Amino acid sequence: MHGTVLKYFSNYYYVQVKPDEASAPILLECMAKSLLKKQGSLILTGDVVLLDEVNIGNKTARITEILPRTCVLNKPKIANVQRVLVFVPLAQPSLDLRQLDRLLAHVHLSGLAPSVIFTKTDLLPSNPVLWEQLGFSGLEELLSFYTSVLGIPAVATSIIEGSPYFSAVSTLSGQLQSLGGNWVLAGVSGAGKSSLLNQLNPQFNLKVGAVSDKLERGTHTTRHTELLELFPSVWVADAPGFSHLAFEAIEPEQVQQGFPEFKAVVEKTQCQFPSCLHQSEPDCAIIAAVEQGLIAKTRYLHYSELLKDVTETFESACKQSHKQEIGGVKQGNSKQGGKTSAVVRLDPKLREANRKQYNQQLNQLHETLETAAQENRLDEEI
Ligand SMILES: Nc1nc2c(ncn2[C@@H]2O[C@H](COP(=O)(O)OP(=O)(O)OP(=O)(O)O)[C@@H](O)[C@H]2O)c(=O)[nH]1
Ligand SMILES: [Mg+2]
Ligand SMILES: [Zn+2]
Repeated sequence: MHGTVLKYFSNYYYVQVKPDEASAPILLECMAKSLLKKQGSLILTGDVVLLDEVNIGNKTARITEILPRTCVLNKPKIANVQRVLVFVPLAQPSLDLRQLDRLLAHVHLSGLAPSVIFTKTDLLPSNPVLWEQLGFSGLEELLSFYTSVLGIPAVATSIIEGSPYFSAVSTLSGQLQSLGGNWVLAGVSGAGKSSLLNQLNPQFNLKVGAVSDKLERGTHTTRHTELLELFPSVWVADAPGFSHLAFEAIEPEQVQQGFPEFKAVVEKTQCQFPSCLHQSEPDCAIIAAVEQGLIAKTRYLHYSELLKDVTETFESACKQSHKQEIGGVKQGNSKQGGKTSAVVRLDPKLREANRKQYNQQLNQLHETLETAAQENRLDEEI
């Protein structure tokens, strides 16, 4: 028998199964087969799994295998979703378009489709200086930029009845129903993810938490990722929010894939260098497009900041694995200030192997951290 993991809680996986087409779905409390644990296979919410030792009366079973995934999103950690609903608060915590573009890049790099929801329109900032700093005249222009220029569906709403854009909740509900599939909610802690799900279906009764006044930060109320059936054939996963989104397992050249409007430009006009990172290289099509107003300056700025971050992480990880690769190194000579010093250079083949090793190590690290986080959550729940 197979089923879908809806959540992990207190050391058990909750797996929904349908014993046959006609029967109603049943939720089973499952442990994982010890071999799966030994192999280090991490079972995720959204995974389709094979089961044995199924006891429908006791509602228990054992997970023996994880079926191939269509995709995995790292933050929040979930498998087999098609769409990500990115939450961006307009206030409390304050509107942060850099964080939004980072998150959109993360979703695009994971090969998923994002939609954006700007929350808390009742607290909409009206200060024109603030909007000017953000590069938009107001919310309408912001919405139209993400929807029309970037082609990412975007809505703004509030859970406070009678406030501007309140009716957009039903527009969103219509969109979710017409697109269908599995969705995961992503965004900073305190953005209003759980609150909006409760608004869409009050029976969910999800826990919500206040945003701290002083720090203007959420309090990490949602602790685990859980798939819920919102409408027939529409599943949504409420997930823990985060404070900062780090990009670890990617290389600097990949960052631009997180900004789809760049691709449209280089498809028409190529940069002089195929490996151009669009910073200060000559004859760069992206820099020219920014100057001509074809690419928004804020998006280019957010790309450059993310590129810097990724490059720093990548270089320090490469240095780290470089040191460990003492066997198989080539000794070269270079002249510095009249002195000859020995430089250690890696064989290019080894460098390539190093990158792969580096990515593998990072993936392993992610899994170890996630297991540790799950255990911590467990401790907190107890
Ligand atoms: N004024 C206002 N407050 C809202 C709105 N939506 C949510 N909130 C408040 O924002 C706070 C955080 O909401 P949550 O739904 O817990 O946020 P979350 O994104 O699920 O946060 P985490 O679970 O920590 O990731 C709560 O105090 C909510 O009542 C809104 O539209 N307007
Ligand atoms: Mg929450
Ligand atoms: Zn370029």
